Amino acid sequence: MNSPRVGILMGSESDLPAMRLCGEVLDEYGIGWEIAVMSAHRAPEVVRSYASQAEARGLRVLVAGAGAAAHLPGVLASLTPLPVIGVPLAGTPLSGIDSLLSIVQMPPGVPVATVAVGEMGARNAGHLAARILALSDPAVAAALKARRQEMSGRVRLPEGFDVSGGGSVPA
Ligand code: RP5
Repeated sequence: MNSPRVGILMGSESDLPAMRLCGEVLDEYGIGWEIAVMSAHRAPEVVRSYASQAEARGLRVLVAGAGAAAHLPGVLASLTPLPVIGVPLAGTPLSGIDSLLSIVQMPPGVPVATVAVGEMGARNAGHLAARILALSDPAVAAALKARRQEMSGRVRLPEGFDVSGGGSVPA
């Protein structure tokens, strides 16, 4: 059984179309995940309970998406020692700038690793979680390496261009 190592949380069902993409990325690495909706302002007791049990339940990274005032990632980070990745989501008249600033501007001591707004950020949260897990999981590290090689294989250079003439693609 691939037990969940990443918890994907979001403040509302309306965040699901973006946040499910994080799960799709984790699937590519063979990383187990779970997903839940819990709002920091509508259900703070649930958030406290989930965060305080997360590490003991085997989770290693939390990914939290939220829009508007977007408290969820910061509140989770205050309640667990696990790394928290925050995904700012658009949906208000401020188009995600509100949630981006809210999530990224955590004061020192309680960090939230903040990714791009919306679907792009939700995907990158999955890739970042994989990089964190790869530090202690050789299978994820191998999947990550294969993916990086596949990405560098997509480069298209002009005919006759010698890439060894300056710089190289990191191993
Ligand atoms: C935030 O408010 C949620 O993360 C969501 O992005 C936004 C709007 O929530 P709903 O009104 O769609 O439930 O808490």
